[in-house]
Amino acid sequence: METIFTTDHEGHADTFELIDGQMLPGFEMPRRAQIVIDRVRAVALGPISAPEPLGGAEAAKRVHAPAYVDFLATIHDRWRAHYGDRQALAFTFPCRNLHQKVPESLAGQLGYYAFDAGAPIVAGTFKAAVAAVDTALTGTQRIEGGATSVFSLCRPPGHHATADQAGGYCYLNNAAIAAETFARAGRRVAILDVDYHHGNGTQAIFYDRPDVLVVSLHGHPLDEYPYFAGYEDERGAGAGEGFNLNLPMRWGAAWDRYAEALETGCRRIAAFGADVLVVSLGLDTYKEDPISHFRLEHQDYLRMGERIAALRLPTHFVMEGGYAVEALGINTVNVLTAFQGA
Ligand code: Q9C
Ligand code: ZN
Repeated sequence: METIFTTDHEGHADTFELIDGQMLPGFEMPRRAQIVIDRVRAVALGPISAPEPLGGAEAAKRVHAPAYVDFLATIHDRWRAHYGDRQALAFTFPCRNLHQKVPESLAGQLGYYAFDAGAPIVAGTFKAAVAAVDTALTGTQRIEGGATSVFSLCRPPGHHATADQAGGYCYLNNAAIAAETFARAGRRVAILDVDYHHGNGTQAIFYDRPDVLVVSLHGHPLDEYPYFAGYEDERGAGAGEGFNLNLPMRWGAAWDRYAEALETGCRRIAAFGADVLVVSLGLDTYKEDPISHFRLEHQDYLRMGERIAALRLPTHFVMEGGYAVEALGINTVNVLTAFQGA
């Protein structure tokens, strides 16, 4: 399996995030991607290629509001002119049920274009986010060119980003952009999101559409971030009703329970008749993940890769979360090697 990767993510670094009321160094750090690419090399998963320059900033507008992408492109320069070279972070959000204008102020725009204070923006954030989109688009091209699988090692992750809001370490929704690109090429696309957190951005982007199936396995919103989405009764809207499947699990889920949900999700994908699969590959389901509460172990990721392979679909793996950094390479590449060997 080919891996698409660039070091352009490295400028998205030295972030701080609010954890339980404290500002702490960000868990979503450059070393995550480094340890994964090191493991890809160590096991000789396959060739490693740089992304093609596919115009990720413009292509992102296939699923994102143009004004939101333009905001991301310019916000840190504007922020820096006032506050110096430190991170910009949303901290005030629109009130429910009040008319919303796009503010002119930095703080106002940061809040307008975010749904939480979990997506810090530093000088290198936009470059990294666009490189991640180019990575996912290059992966998509490989599948369109006949590859049966590809791994897009995107960083930062994307699945929390909605059409016009950053959040949860995410800015541009790499997997959604890949899926939309497949859909525009006439493919019948399913997205399987195995990140520990509900993929609220991906859900929202495709919620009213019957042509892209979204299946997400995640920590139950009663327990877990993003708290306001991910319930089982969110099944899609209008023409999209029945084309969103949430499979939430309460804290403590181990492989036995997880495997049942994965089976349910995979059967739905087969019934949908997908001809291409995008996997939002988050590894924060691991038992030692520092911000998560599932109990998967190294070898469980082999079973995950085998079950996904049994769908017999061209499969585009797109990197999402996973914060037990020293284990992240093993867990990620276990999914991929088991998929490849199946
Ligand atoms: N106490 C991804 O995995 N903060 N994003 C959780 C835990 C947000 C995760 C706080 C976690 C976002 C792509
Ligand atoms: Zn996650």
